[in-house]
Amino acid sequence: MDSIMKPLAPQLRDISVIRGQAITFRWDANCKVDGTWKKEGLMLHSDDRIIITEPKPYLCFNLTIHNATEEDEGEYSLELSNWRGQVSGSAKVKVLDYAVAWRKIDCGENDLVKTALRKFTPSNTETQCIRFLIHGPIGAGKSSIINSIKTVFQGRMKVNAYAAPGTETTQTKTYQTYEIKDQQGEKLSFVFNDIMGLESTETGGVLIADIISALKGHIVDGYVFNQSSALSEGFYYNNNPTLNEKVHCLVSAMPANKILLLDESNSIIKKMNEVREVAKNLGIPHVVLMTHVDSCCPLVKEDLDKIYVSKKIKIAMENCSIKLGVPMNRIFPVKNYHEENSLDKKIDCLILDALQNIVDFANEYVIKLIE
Ligand SMILES: Nc1nc2c(ncn2[C@@H]2O[C@H](COP(=O)(O)OP(=O)(O)OP(=O)(O)O)[C@@H](O)[C@H]2O)c(=O)[nH]1
Ligand SMILES: [Mg+2]
Repeated sequence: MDSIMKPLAPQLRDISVIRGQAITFRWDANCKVDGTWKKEGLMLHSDDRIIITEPKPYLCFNLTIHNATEEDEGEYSLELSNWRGQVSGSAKVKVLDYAVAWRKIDCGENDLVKTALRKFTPSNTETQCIRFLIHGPIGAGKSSIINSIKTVFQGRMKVNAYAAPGTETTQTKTYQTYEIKDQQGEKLSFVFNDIMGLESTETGGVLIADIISALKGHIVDGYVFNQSSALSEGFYYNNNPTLNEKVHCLVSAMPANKILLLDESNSIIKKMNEVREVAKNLGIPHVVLMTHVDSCCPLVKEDLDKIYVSKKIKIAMENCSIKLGVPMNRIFPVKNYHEENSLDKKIDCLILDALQNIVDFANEYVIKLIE
């Protein structure tokens, strides 16, 4: 090999390693050359964990980082130089929590799931559609979930349910049913009821009694919530709701980043558990849609595909399970359409997976009512 050749630019490959494993880069140069390993532009030096092998005879460049942690993520580069010139190559390192996803989802099945949901009709003829009630803390993304589901089925951005940037007080003030239509304008056989958000103060936000009335089908569309007194009579109070007007599945929206900060004594958790007990006694299934997954985990923010290899997401889901009393298999992480201006099959995939499951749970409930 000619020692006076110009070095070839190193071709380093992006790598993903599991936390605790070793990160290894190797490049065999084509000529005698000096090399420097850098991370994010800063020169790396050998220490207890980082092993940079001195290239002898200036040809083989190795970098090994033992016991990888999140801090080791980033862009690594190898800069080579001799008197004929300077070249460099770089690659990205990702540090994953799990080697394989602990729950499987497949974007390739989006169309199949969408078709099945479009064709779905409730197995109990007493109800024309399955009704979901979405409740949860203010700003949890309740209205955004409805908008996201509309977006998935209509194939374009929908913002019917009023979703607003994070504020201290609830943005949804009126009880409203939202139908879901497909691209041809055909109604699907499930609807979502959007409700005012829960606040951590004793007096602010939606009242538990109103959530329970909504669950039982007593509240009529258009009711403007009164935070100081629960609805119990009048134009917006339906005394004798039909099965079609009652809720068939309670959906708790909970932000992944928020559940970690709320302990069991927090009044939002207490209020949500009171509602859960009522749903349980009525036999109504209860699920959690865990929102804001992008705010909870940088890995997931960058690539939604990593949702089930992220430990942060698993921990947030386990927190939802313990604090909200819902088994893990009834908790679905979702990312809402909130800043995107085009469709994304990975966002759709999580929403469709959640939807397929919650429609099944709700349908099982309405079937039981005729058995
Ligand atoms: N990063 C991120 N932001 C989200 C997500 N879902 C909703 N948001 C944002 O969070 C804010 C609140 O969302 P909403 O859908 O209005 O929440 P809500 O639960 O309906 O709130 P209230 O009606 O006020 O109780 C909005 O700025 C949304 O764009 C999500 O999954 N990720
Ligand atoms: Mg809302």
